[in-house]
Amino acid sequence: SIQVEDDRSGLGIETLRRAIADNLFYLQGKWPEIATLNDFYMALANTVRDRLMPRWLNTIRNYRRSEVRVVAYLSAEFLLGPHLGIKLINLGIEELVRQAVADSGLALEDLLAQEEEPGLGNGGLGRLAACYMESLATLEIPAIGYGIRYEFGIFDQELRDGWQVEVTDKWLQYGNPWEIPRPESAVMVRFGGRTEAYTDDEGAYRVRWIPARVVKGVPYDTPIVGYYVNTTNTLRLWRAEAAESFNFQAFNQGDYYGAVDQKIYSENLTKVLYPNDEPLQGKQLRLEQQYFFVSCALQDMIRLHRGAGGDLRQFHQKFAVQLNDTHPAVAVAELMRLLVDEHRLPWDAAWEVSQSTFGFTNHTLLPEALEKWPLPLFGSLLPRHLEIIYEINQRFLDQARVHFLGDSQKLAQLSLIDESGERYVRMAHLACVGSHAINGVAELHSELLKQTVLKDFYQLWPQKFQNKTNGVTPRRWLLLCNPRLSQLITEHIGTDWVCQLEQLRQLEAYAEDREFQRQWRQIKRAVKQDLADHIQQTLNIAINPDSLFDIQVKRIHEYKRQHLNVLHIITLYNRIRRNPDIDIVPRTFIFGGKAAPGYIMAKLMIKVITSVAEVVNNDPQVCDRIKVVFLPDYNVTNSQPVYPAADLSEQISTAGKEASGTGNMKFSLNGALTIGTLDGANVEIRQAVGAENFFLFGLTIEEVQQLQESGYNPWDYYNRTPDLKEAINLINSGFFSHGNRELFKPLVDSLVYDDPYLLLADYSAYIDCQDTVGQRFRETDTWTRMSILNSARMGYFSSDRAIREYCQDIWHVTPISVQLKP
Ligand code: 26Y
Repeated sequence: SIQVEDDRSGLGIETLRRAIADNLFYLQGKWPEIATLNDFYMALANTVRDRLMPRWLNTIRNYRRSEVRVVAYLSAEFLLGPHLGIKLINLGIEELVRQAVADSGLALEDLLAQEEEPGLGNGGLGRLAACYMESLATLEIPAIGYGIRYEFGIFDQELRDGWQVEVTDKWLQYGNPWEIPRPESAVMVRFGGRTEAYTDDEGAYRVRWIPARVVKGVPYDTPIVGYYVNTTNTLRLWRAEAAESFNFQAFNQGDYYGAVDQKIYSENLTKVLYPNDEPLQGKQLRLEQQYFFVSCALQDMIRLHRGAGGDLRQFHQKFAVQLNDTHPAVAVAELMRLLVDEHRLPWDAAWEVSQSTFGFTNHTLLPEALEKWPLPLFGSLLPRHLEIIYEINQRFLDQARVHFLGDSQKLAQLSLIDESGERYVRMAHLACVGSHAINGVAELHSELLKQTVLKDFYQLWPQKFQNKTNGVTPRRWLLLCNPRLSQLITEHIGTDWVCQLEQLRQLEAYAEDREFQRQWRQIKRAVKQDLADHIQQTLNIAINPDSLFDIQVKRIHEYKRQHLNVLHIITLYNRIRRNPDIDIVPRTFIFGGKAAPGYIMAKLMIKVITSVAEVVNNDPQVCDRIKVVFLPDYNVTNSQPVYPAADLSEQISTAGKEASGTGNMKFSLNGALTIGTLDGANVEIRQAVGAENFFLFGLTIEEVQQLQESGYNPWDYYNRTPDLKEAINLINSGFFSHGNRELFKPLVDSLVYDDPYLLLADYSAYIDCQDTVGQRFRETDTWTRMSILNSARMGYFSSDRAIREYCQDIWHVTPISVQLKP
């Protein structure tokens, strides 16, 4: 019989091939003969997008149903990574498409490589938001992500002479097939100006805000499809535009350029993502970004709610809004403004609604990373919100005064306004007061929150505090990035693990199985070979695929201690120089990560890594036993081949500094062993995989605190640890810097005289632990067994588990399956 398939929905190989050709012709305007690879990528992307459309539209229909509660995830960052690969997997059409593409004379891998990833985030926090969006869809939870459509995402990193150079990320330059602009749903956002009291027609006292300028927010929607489900949620990112694309008043006065200025000024708002680890002091544009997307999001939610016939007093029953760190915390004041000023709810009713609506996730303990805005800046940009914050604060402090019996120091500590010197608005305090739930991102981190930065709030409201240990999506971080290992796993335990990661535990039965171990090793060897080939081709460095791949990939930061890793490399190097015949396990040290453009010390850390690499890689004495590689431009795309190839995962932050970490989970899931401190989620990973399958070293938080209280002196460690002294002296001597003794002086001085992250205190323990790693790596079967057990026991760290917990304990939402209606 003849099967008639629609070119826009059919999944037959021939239909797919025809659809690609059709899109190439009608959307790209190309014949195959003159099409670029990117044209083919676009044609394929549109072919996939077509097939998402029925799922997406039917999911959106559900949002409007009055009885459906929707999660709104507010985040200034969504670090999605490339769409095409994961969408093929989640739709279950990867092999069909591979064949259809092959029938067109192309390789799917080449088309996948064309995609410019949307780098709309810095690192962990943005990537977490992306994993959570994927899990929400897979778990069939109605959800919308709200954020900013930055025209330029996180900068691209190039290395010149071993230094980081930042290059603008032009991710939109060839167009973005995954988004649909919705200009009909634009909203207006106001800034500046002043407020004015008035009496309304019912004689009630009210305030109106007379803004100085208005910006239009236009939503761009991206579909996020779940794994083998119809649910396809929306990521709605907002772009700023001039409120009037043509300023007639200015034009009539002949001021054409003034009108254009206004347009440029407005569009500046969503131009660029701010890097973390940069001081934001006085960065008015950053606060504008935050308020802009938050206001857009809340207006959008209110419209949706009222459109479905909802009463604003029940807003919290329609939406559970999660604040991803304090970046969207101004939402608390904005919702109050919308409810009280614009929709005339009484204050108390509005406050009830607001508190019931918001949940707040904190991602940091570093005091310098807590957001606060100078009061004059805040007040001039958001005059009405400042008044509202004062009102919230007054009522809050009245309540706290009763609890703390007038302890004025406590009240000053709790206040939403920091008045200890120059006055600031404390965004974390606003988020805490305005939310019904506050959570950290790993057990240890959540405990420390209660004892340190949010201690006073914990005393006031212990019941608000929760832990939600982070997780990562197994679809991207195992199935997609490591197809070989995924297949081996599936051959042994079936496919259920993809959505029930705890099923990986069944692999424990094979941990001692010689044949399984052999296959496991063979796969690790093959993915290491792939990475080695890639490094050879792109960086022209030959690495040995049988060496121990020792990998540290993450943002470059002093607290993450990439330079501790460097001290280990130099220590090994010195051993070889002292005894060229020394029998050591060959290692390949791989680094990757970006430094914030203004973070001088982090940039110097990159330079020290690349400088050590240059010397060690080219020293004939080393005989290729040590290789050091810095992978430039570490991002989601470039990370995907890295996790599967690791033997050893470096998670070596100073105890108490890393809130959770999520890279640690990706490595272990892919069978790497971890060398790590008792920090963030390392603690729980170690518990899960078993202490005997984890290389632990270093001071505990308590020991760090004790040492710092008793007066830590790194200089003593330097003097009494010969290997350490030798390593540091070698850097200092100019050995790695062509004789230049000044180059690394700031780094060395910081370590020897200050060492805020206690590298020298942890050095010996780290080296000893690394020696154990080396010995263990030689016991091939033991190592393989440990590797298998790591993967087998990582089920807990799925973002599906994390999202289920958020749904149960914070959002109170339940899954709804999406029906495909014609
Ligand atoms: C203020 C602004 C420019 C800013 C932007 C981004 C400040 C911070 C950030 C990003 C923070 C971040 O990525 N934090 C990380 O969140 C992860 C997810 O919870 C944690 O695993 C990780 O430990 C934490 O450092």
